[in-house]
Amino acid sequence: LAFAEDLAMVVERGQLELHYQPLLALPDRRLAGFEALLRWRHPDKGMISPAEFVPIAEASGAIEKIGAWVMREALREAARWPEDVYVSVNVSPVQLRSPAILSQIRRALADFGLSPERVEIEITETAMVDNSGQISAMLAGLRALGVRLAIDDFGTGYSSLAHLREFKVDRIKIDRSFISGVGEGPDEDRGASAVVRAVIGMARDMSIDTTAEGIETSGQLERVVGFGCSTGQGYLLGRPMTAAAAGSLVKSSG
Ligand code: G
Ligand code: G
Ligand code: NA
Ligand code: MN
Repeated sequence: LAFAEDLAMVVERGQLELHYQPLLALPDRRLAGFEALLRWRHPDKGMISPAEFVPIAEASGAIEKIGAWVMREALREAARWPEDVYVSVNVSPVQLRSPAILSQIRRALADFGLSPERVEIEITETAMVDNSGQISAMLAGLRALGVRLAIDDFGTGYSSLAHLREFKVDRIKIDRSFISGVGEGPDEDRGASAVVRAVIGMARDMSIDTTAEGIETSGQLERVVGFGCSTGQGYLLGRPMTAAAAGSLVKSSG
């Protein structure tokens, strides 16, 4: 936990930045949106991934301030893009325990003149597991704001299909561990294609959009398109990039 003290001050010190990874509508590959991905530019240690510091920030409580910064920054950036381009923001389960997130979003939408349907909130499956009713109240609050909800890393968490019936979600993001098997030989696939096809089919029947995460090969792209996946994400389609690069991309895709 050597980072914990530094983490308390990252916002004030201006050490955080967001990178943006393209989300492309399939099959035509039109630019549909970007996922905001947090980075910590540490003065000594260089760029640090959220996979390393978010768990520490969740434990120390620093995630509340960091999460508020992420939300405002992502919505500010999205307001510069065309109306048909959305932003997807990752939210920690810790943030979902406090109603502060609702006022942060409401305020940013108003300040930047952004319409709520251009904002998607990514929540992991595991975060939806809660017996207190607190999470379902929070998800209802988010829906009432008019933002969209996505289940992130679908298929890897502590999941239950019951959540899909209990909470209305707009999108399922199929975890890249499944996509990496798709379009490979049978030894690599080991059921991945069957899972991906089944999830996409089920989602379609429930009028839920799907994103295939982590598409790295044209074979994977072809297969998920064939399964009817509505959105693609991955290094083949676009790497996470700076806000400036994302701004150039929206102009060239116009
Ligand atoms: O490329 P990448 O290292 O950015 O992301 C690693 C993990 O960090 C992923 O699970 C991603 O969902 C998560 N993540 C990225 N940005 C954010 C953020 O702004 N907030 C939270 N809570 N998690 C994030
Ligand atoms: O948990 P979440 O799905 O939000 O994680 C997003 C993470 O996945 C980020 O760290 C992002 O950089 C990474 N990522 C995005 N596309 C690809 C890809 O095609 N391959 C791999 N290995 N990682 C990817
Ligand atoms: Na995510
Ligand atoms: Mn994911």
